[in-house]
Amino acid sequence: MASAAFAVSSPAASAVAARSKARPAYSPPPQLLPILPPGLNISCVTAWWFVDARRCLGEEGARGGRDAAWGSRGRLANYAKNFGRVMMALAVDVSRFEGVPMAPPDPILGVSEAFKADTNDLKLNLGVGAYRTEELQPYVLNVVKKAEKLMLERGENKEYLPIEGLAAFNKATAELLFGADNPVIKQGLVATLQALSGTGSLRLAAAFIQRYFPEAKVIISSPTWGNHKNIFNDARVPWSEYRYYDPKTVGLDFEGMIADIEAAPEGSFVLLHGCAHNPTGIDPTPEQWEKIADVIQEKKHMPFFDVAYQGFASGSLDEDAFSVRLFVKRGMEVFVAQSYSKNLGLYAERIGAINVVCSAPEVADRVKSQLKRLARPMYSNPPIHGAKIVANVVGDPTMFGEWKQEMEQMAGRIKNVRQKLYDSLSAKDKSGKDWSFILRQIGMFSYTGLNKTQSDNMTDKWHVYMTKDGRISLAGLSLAKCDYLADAIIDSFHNVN
Ligand code: PGU
Repeated sequence: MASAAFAVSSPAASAVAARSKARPAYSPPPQLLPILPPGLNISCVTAWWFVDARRCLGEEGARGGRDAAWGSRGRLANYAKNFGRVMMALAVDVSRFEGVPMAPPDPILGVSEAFKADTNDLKLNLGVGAYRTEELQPYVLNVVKKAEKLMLERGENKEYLPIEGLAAFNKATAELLFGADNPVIKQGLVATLQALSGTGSLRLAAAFIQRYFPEAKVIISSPTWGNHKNIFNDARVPWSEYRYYDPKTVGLDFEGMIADIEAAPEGSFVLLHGCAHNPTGIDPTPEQWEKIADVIQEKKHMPFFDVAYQGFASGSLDEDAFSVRLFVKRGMEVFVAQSYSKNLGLYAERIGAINVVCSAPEVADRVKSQLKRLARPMYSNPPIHGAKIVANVVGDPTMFGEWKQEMEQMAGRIKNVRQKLYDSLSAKDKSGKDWSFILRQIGMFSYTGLNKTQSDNMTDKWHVYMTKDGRISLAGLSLAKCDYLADAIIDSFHNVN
C-alpha cells in the first residue's frame, strides 16, 4: 500500500519522474518495501526519503562538484515540496479511515444497482417501488411536464426558500392531506414544514421526538418499509415492533396488532402506514381503523402516519387519506409525513412534508418553530423545484384534474398487472395453491411469501430482482412479463426451500 505513494500520478510524481532521467531512478530501496505494509510506517518512509534525497544530492555533488549539489537551494526546496506532497498522498492512501468498514448494500436501493450490472435480456427490476410504463420505462407525468414548462416561461428565480419551505406548497399539501375544508386547517391547528420527501419528513419528526419526548418509544409494524428502522436508529429514538402480518392467513394479524399497541408504554408513538402498507399491501378496513384509533386514544399514544402513497392505492386522493382524516376528526394530535415521490412521480425532486396536527394554534406555532430549528442545521432550507411543481399542479383546477386522471391510470395499470399475474399463476400452477392473496393486496407491491432463499433463486436463476423479504413491485411489471414472472415464482416456491 505504501508503495502506491510512489506510483501516484501527482505533480510530485511527475517531477520525480522527469528528474529521474538525469539521476538514478527514484524507487524505494527494495529492502524497505517489506516494512512498508498497509499498517503505514510513516517514519520509515520519512527516513528513507531523507536518506535517499541526501544520497542523490550527494551523487550529483560527486558528479558536478560541491556547488552543484548544495549550492542550489532551489533543489533542496523542491525536495521539501515533493516530500510534503508524497506524504499527503501517503496519508490519503493509507488510512485515517482504517477503522471504517464497508457498509452492506441497501436492501432496496442496492437491488437497482445489482439489476444494472446484470446483462441478461430477461432481467426484470421489481425491487424499488418506482412506477414504470408498460414498456418498463420511467414515467414523467404529463402534468409535471406542463407545470415545468409554465415555470420556465415565468422565469422563476432560485433564491433560498424560507426554512419551512414554499408557502404555496405547504398550503396545498396540508389541504390535499386533510381536505381543504377540514376545520384543523381553518383553525390553524396544523404545523406544516416542507421537507426532503417522505424520508426527510420522517427523519425530521424523529429528531423532534428525540428532542422533546426523550422517554418515548416508537412502535412500528412487523414488517415495515426497510428504512423506518434506520431512520429511528440514526435519530436515537428507541423502537419496537407490533404484530401486523399473519403468514397463515396472508392477511392482517388484527388481534396481534391491537394487543401490541395496547401493551406499549403509555404515550408511545405508533407508526402507521396511511394506505397501501409497504411491504405487505394489506390495509386495515375502515372498521379496524376505528378500533385502532380507540386503542391509541385510550393509551394516550401519539399516532404517526407515513403517507407515501396517497392516490396510488385506490386511485383516489380522498379515499387514500381516510385513515388520517379519521384520527384528525376525533380531535387527536397527529404526526403525518407525506411524499410526492410516487403519486406525482417526483422521486428525485425530494419533495414532501411533515405535518403536525395540534390542539391549538398557539401549540402549532411552537411546534413549527422547533421543527424549523431542527431543519436549519440539518439542511438549512428545502429545494424549490418540486415544491413549485406540486403547488402549481394542486393550485390549478385544470392541472389538478389532469393529475387525478394520470394517477388513476397509473393505479389502474398496476391493478391490471396484479390481475394478470394472478391469472398466470392460477393457470400455470397445478398444485392447487391459492394465489388470491395477490388480488387482496393493494398499492404498488405484492408480498409474495417467498423466503430469502426463494427470493435468491428468483434473482440468480430467473434474473428477477426483488427485495429479500419476498416483496415485488408490481409498478415495475408489464402485462407482457406476467407469464415469465409466474414461471419464476412457481419454480422458486415449489422447488426451493
Ligand atoms: N415511506 C414508505 C412507506 C415508503 O415506501 C417510502 C419509499 C418512503 C416513505 C420514502 O419515500 P421518499 O422517496 O423518501 O419520499 N419506499 C420505496 C422507495 C425506495 C426507498 O426505499 O427509498 C420502496 O421501494 O420501498
